Amino acid sequence: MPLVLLANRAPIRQTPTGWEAALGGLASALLPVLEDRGGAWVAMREPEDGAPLMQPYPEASPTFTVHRVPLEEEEFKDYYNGMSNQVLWPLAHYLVNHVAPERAFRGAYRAVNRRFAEAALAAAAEVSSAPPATSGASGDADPVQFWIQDYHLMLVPELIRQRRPGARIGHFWHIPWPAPEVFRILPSARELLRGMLGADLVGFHTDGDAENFRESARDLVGATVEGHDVLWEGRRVRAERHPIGIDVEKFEAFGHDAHIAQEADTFRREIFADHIVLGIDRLDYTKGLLLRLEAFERFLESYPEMHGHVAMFQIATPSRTGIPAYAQLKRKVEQAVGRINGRFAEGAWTPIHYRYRAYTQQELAALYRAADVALVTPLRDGMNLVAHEFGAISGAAMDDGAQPGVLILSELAGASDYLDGAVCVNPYDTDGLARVLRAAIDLPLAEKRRRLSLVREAVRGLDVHAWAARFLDRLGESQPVASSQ
Ligand code: GDG
Repeated sequence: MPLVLLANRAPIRQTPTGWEAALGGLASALLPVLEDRGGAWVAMREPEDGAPLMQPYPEASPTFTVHRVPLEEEEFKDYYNGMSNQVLWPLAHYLVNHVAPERAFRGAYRAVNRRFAEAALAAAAEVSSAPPATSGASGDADPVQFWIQDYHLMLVPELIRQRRPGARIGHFWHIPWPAPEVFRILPSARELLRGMLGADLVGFHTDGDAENFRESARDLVGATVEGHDVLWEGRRVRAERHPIGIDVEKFEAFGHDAHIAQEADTFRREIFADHIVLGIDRLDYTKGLLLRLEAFERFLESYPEMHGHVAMFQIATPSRTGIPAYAQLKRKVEQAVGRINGRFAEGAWTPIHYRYRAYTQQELAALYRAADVALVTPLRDGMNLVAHEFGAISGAAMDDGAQPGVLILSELAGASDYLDGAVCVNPYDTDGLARVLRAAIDLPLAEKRRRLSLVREAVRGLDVHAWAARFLDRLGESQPVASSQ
């Protein structure tokens, strides 16, 4: 059955030799599915981007089409930087003081969601010559499945449902879903919820997120909750956890790669410390960078015997640079790094190495491999794949005789529901984090091994290809059954 996938970003990027798969986990998991089943991927096109609006892919023997919804400058600002990233993103992460609504955001979000829905419907009509079913009653099998990704496209399920009532529509939400009392702060909360309830299956990373969604539907629009299902307008909407993971095979191969191992050795020599503590994040206020730096400062204050022996290497990848809160965070992080290094650096030893740039995946792999401790301390996170990547690479390297790394993980990241073996911390507790870091460095080797093996097993169980297959199987099973409403 053909699949029409909708995501804000396109799955392919241009290189000097042609178009190829984008780096992210989503593209690597879903391109093979689309190649196998046929269909379309609908994504936005940013204002300055000259990418084609319709592009058959793969170039040599196309099996599906990438459709792009072109956005004007203003529209991009209001829909993407605005409603998506200055309203929905901070709210879902409980960072209410970062919510910065403006009047134009809501209208732009509606308009862009409508254009995505129209593009998806047009793509669906192209990939299937059979007419769509005209009612949602069971037995009316629509020949196309739709799968919508994330918080940028909340209104799309309902818009598609209105035109193809018998379609199978899935929605996957990649970030936390907040408690109903937080979600209802949004003036458009009800409209957005109704939009999502057009789906048959809504997936989240954790049980807690799925439960918050069901409760929001019950409390805000009066839907009935029955187990994991929400009964809405005569249909059954299943809301359940479908935790995502990484391309395990690829990251474990990085962990076994001899060239990457060599790069890791070179890096360790250059850093000039016995223990390397690693942070890799988009520069985003949800990732807990400032509190992490404060905790490291506390660590240096509390454990002077560690001076000269421990160094932190923090990568902050540029992200959403057009949004004022991100520029402000960048300044604060730079100030904190400057303050801490100015206070503690001695001779050839620098306590914090800070990099503000994007790295290649191979470069990141060498850093994961070289690290003794990974600090993954978001204030909230849907899942957090950095934790998975570290587990896969450090775990594979351990098989080849490398020292096992320790994962310190925020208990407010979805990943902490799954990655047994991680040392869990509250990212707001800077004293606690400093103590945990000290303890992690001194963990006996056998305990490091035991913990890393557990992390790695959990990472293997959440592979991204299995995630996509499970979600789509579940979507295929969904039967829009008349509810008691
Ligand atoms: C959202 C949710 C959820 C980072 N810097 C570079 C780089 N990265 C890669 C990492 C990792 C990815 O970006 C970050 O993934 P996360 O999961 O940590 O976070 P978000 O971007 O916030 O993603 C999150 C995810 O969706 C999936 O559902 O887990 O909770 O917020 O893969 O390696 N990659 C490269 N260069 C960099 O400099 N190549």
